[in-house]
Amino acid sequence: MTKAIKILHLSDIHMGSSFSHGRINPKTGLNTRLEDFVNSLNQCIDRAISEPVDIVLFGGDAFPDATPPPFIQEAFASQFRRLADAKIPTILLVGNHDQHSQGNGGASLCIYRTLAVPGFIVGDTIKTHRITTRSGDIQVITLPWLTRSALLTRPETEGLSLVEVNDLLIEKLTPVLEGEVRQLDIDIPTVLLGHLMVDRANLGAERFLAVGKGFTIPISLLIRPEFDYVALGHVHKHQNLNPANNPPIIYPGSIERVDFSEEKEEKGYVLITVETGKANWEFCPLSTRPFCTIEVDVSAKDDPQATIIKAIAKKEIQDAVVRLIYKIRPEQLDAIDNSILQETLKPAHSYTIRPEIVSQLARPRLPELGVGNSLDPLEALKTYLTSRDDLKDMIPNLLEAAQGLLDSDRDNWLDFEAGSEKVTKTQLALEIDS
Ligand SMILES: [Mn+2]
Repeated sequence: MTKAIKILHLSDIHMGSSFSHGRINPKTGLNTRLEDFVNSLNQCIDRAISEPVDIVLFGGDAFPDATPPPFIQEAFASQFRRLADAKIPTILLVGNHDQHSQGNGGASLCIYRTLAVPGFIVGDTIKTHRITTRSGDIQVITLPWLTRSALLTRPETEGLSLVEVNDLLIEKLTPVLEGEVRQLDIDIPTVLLGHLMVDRANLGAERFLAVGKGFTIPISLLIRPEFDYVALGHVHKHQNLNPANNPPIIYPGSIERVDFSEEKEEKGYVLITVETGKANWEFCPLSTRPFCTIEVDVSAKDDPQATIIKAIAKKEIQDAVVRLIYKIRPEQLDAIDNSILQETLKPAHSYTIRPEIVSQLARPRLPELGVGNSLDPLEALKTYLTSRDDLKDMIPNLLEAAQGLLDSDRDNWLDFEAGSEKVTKTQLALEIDS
């Protein structure tokens, strides 16, 4: 007779991100945002040890990329080391940010396997791990971030659209996953630990980052009676994708705000007790650094400076990462005393001030290209070219050349899988287009 097994599930640590929102701590020489991220992770590990939980599942994306500098690796390792000392088994799943762009496994996390840290497993392949914990055995299927090259060869994807590539990947993944499910021991609890985008995920503010970044998994692959809990990573906003809880399919979200798109999201981790056929889970909020956006339009105000100061006073800026954005007409700029704004923002942890100049000339000359209209890049170019009399004769040649560029860019796009945080506008447009 096994007892219920207690799990701590956290994800998307991204240690080493958000440095632009911090400052150097003169006492330590470290960026204060690294200290914030360590502090959040520390709260998770404290809880794992004080409970104590039987196992910790990390859902992937340890760092912003696969090659973090040693002092950031060390900050991460010294927290997870406490789990090894406390003899709590831990699985480190490999996310897209942990992989080299050419997909050589979990580059930044494989060191834990190489060092044979007791109780640590690096999840960089699709595999079922049977783990003996203090409260009995549990099986965890690891499903790391899949790149196209993990399941498909180049000839298979030649000439396919991104949607078709996605479909083909799912077609290949389904039997692989099925193979794992069929050999499960039905008498012990089962967790699927995956770093992936589910087609039902609510992306909130970060949806633009996600477009085209790898492929999406239909939720039907995850809602299965064989799984007692599905532990996910990748999306930074906490959510349960299966409110029926059969099984719970949970993104815990990131543990600290990576950027302003996460300003309004509560950050935390998830505690689960799992038995065969049953899981209870609870989201546990972390105390994190607040972010605060102050947006104010002073273009129609007589006293722009006072209006801005008033807008700042309305917000809780103490120790927060603050950005002040104000809309202003050029002739009002002399009425702004930046040193007073800076003085007012001093209680913030850090701040940026961004005036946005409202000008008559800023209106788009071509209404088709204005806000609210979406054109694919080629249509946009056509619209622009037809407005230029001097270029009339060259239009066919220019369009052909642009199409060539788009096609070659699209090819590059397919190789862009485990890559960087930001998606450029061209890539994004292409993506929507295809
Ligand atoms: Mn990710």
